[in-house]
Amino acid sequence: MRLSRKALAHLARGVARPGHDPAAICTGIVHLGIGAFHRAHFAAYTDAVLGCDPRWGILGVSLRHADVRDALAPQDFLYTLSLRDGSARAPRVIGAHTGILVALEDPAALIARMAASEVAIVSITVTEKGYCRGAGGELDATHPDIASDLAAPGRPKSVPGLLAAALAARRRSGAAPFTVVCCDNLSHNGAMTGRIVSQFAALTEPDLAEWIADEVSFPSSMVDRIVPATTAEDRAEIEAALGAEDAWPVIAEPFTQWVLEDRFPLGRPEWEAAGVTLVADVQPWEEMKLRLLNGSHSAIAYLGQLAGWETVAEAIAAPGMVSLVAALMAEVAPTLSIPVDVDVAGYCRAVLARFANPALKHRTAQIATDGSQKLPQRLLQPARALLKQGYLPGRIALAVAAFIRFCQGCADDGSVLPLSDPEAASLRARASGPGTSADIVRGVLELPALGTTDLARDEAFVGAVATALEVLARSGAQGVLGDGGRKK
Ligand code: CS2
Repeated sequence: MRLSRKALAHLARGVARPGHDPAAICTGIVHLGIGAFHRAHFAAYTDAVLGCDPRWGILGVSLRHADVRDALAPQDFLYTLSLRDGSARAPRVIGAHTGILVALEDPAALIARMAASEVAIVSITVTEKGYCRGAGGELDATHPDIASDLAAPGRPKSVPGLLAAALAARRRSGAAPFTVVCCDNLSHNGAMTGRIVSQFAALTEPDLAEWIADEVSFPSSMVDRIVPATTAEDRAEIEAALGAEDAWPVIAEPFTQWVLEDRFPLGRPEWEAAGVTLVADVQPWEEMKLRLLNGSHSAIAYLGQLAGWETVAEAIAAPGMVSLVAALMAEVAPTLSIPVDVDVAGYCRAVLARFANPALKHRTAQIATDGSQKLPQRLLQPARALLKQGYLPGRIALAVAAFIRFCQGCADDGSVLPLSDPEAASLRARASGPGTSADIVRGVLELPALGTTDLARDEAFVGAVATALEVLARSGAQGVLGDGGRKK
């Protein structure tokens, strides 16, 4: 038996099913980026409140690949969410999607759906690199997808191009603009999205750019749930628990958090009933999460890749890793304006406990991808803030050194480390020299995508990263950790 609406009544006892009829929901939301994170987070919150208001079903969109659509279409877009922490937990079937489109196959059809008046929200999870940002985080007009969208305006394939085209269609038809919610791990993610869409529009239709800046709401949000990529083993386990085959279930940790600015002129689902925190300003939340959780994640991923630790749980169990990550979080904490009512020490302890979840199998290789897009908001902006306060951030320097060594392409045991990053070629060349360690560090920090030429000129910081790089080369990641990251 394959999971489907018809099969819902026949699933194993204890499997949680949608609290609404998945056949009876409308499309109030279009979501760009139908990956595992969206399906375990945004879709789960929305699924929980569709019983109260069926208007808010989600039309999922894959930008390029048909794989998720092809896996889920035969099962009426239903899939299983399985939460893992080592205890027995019943899987839950999510039925929040009304369909899935592949943008590249028929961009005009997608734009027409986004322009339909029943759609009040367009949300996005396309990872950091999906926004086609260049130096300084502004739109990169030379990005191949942007260049292609400018050359063929009827067939946009980039996120800024699709949003601008759909907003232009709404403006032409006199429909009010939808609200755009960015759900990616970027600083000021709403304002950033608004800026790149306006910048794209300014290249084609300056009036539209003005209208977007004046009329469209781009609330920022902080999203948090650890969602490893689904494996064949996961699929088999879920089939056994469900009593039905699910071609693409998602696995996640039990913890989930979503803090969202409440600026939705055309309305929104009653997400607060599902546990979403609605705030006027998300920035303190966003910074806390990006710098404490994601910054630590990146440090663990690069050290873990060098040492040969495949998962975060394995890396965090290595001697010295917990004290290093705790020290990194303590170093970064003074750069944060902590949200009211948050106990930062408790938050850090909870993050460490989440990393230790042995049931999750979150691969360090997954987190280590796209460092050029992740490091600025996770590690380099807090480094800059600390240097301004007169403090030399030694733990951040070690994490940056681990990143540079990772980019060189060789683990401590000599095995090859693949580099998956839009800046891969340039990163590898800069990380591999020539020159002294300090020259290498300066070369990497001068990579335009990082926006850190100021840090490249900070001799103390460059020196700290260069020393850490030399220690890593001499003692390996494990050797550095042996002494809680303090070895010189
Ligand atoms: C991770 C994030 O892959 C990564 O870069 O740091 O996906 C992380 O798991 C999530 O942001 C947790 O909310």
